[in-house]
Amino acid sequence: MLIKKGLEYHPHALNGELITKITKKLNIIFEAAPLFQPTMPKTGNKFSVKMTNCGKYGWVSDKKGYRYQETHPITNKNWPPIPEELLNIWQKYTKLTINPDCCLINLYDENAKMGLHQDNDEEDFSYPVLSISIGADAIFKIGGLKRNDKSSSIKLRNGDILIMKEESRLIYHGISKIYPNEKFKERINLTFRKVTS
Ligand code: MD3
Ligand code: FE
Repeated sequence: MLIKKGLEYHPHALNGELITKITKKLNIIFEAAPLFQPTMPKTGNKFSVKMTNCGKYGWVSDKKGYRYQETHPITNKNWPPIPEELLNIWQKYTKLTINPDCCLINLYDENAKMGLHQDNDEEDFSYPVLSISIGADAIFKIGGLKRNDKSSSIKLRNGDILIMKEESRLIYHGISKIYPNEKFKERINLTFRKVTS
């Protein structure tokens, strides 16, 4: 369904079997590219979200700024490749033949949040961004193209997919609350991007 122009929501797009498969692949990625707690530029405050990446490029943040780079900031090794199951999901939902070159993996515990921001570190905004939610429910805040535009919210659940493109590619967005439950104490979000043109 279309939430607004360019913002497609596919609730419960992934079945339990595929989610289990993906979770196993993620655990292998976490061994090769350990989760790290990024630092905000200038202030040096820690993000509440832990992150890692797979793909050619990974998104990192430290006191020097935000950027994409080919290596893990702690191990200095290249990021592991994006698992085939995940590339298949990108192809199915974006209908693109070109693959993403970055998958940012965000881990939220019960207290983690992500403030309202735009994703604009990529070279070409004509490529969509695809997001997969796994685990605990979260409130996703959807703003407009200007920081002070009115915002709305939806709940993102295990197995949901969002696609941001066209008029929604540069909207402000964030995660304002996590709702852990009996089954899931944490939430993982995967965002797929084409970083270089
Ligand atoms: C709208 N992640 O990693 S996913 C991010 O749940 C990020 O971890 C959130 O925002 C999370 O940058 C939200 C939904 C999402 C992802 C990318 C977008 C929405 C977006 C890019 C452009 C517009
Ligand atoms: Fe974002």
